[in-house]
Amino acid sequence: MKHRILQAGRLLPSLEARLTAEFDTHLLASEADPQAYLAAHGGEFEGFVTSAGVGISAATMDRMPKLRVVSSFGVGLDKLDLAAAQSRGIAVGYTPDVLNDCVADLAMVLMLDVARRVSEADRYVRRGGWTTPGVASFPLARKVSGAKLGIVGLGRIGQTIAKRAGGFEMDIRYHSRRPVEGAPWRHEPSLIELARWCDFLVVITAGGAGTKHLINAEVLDALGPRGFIVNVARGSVIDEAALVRALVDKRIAGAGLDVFENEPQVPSELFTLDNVVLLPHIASGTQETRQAMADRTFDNLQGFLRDGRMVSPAPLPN
Ligand code: NAP
Ligand code: 8YV
Repeated sequence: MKHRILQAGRLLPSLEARLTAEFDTHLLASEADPQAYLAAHGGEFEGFVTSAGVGISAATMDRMPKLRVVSSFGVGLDKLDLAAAQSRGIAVGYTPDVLNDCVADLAMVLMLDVARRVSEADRYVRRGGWTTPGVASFPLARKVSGAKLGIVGLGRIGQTIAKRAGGFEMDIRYHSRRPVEGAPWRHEPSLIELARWCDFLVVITAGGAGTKHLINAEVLDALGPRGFIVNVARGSVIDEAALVRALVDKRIAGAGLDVFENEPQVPSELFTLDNVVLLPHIASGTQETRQAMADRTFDNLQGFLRDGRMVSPAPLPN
């Protein structure tokens, strides 16, 4: 008998094909009323496949009394109620490490783009600015190589960003609650001091309640009118209203943003600003990395159901 698995939303076709071949899979998102479906059929499923953006709540777990395993496509744990899973004895798997390269690459892209005005220059060329007589020449940009980089969160991805920035001969310091043992970069216990010191502040902490609005108006003011911010973590880590005000008032130099507080909504005030680069949460979005995430999502689920072992079990909450 195949294990019954509930799939929260659509996933990569290759992952869906593997899930369907191996398990008796049902797509919750295909139901007109997912809550009513859960109330009527939640008790039939042993496994739940979700993603970092969708997660799973305690209320959903309550409707799935036979649930033994959750496998999430993504590394972020902020939408997975790990405490609820732990108290119900439900194992949770996720996809760390396989996306470090691509998320770090995109952090560098955003830093280079916003500082060197790449997207702005592209818009200038497309609208004919370069060939229009009398139009002022394109403004000069900011140098990235050798600049001061502050990294907020020196975890798996933060360290990968630091290694890349080393290739740009950047002076690197970081902030996290605890210094990372053996890390060659200087730990700055004060986030405000890090922001005051650096030219570029890259945010790559975990999301969730513990980091909500960690970057507030005070941090942005410490970064100052020559400082740029890049966020590839979660929108919730930055007080978005404070960020918009700081950008509109030119109290910081610019921002490169892959994530937002209320995705897919992006504050409309940002659309008219040339010193802002806006992306639709694509940091892990390459074919190679998404396939690796898909494989890990499958392997976690299959490993647990086969012999109780996952490749990447999520850390238990404290
Ligand atoms: P990780 O290895 O767990 O690193 C998280 C880092 O955040 C650690 O250095 C941790 O250090 C720091 N941190 C946590 N709470 C903090 C706080 N209150 N103040 C300061 N630092 C804090 O995670 P990762 O694999 O690098 O991933 C990081 C996050 O990136 C994920 O959780 C996810 O939300 C996001 N992400 C986004 C995308 C995207 O598409 N944009 C893709 C992948 C991941 P301490 O515990 O010592 O404070
Ligand atoms: C995913 C992410 O694209 O892994 C994460 O935490 O934010 C991204 O890699 C996304 O969450 C998939 O739902």
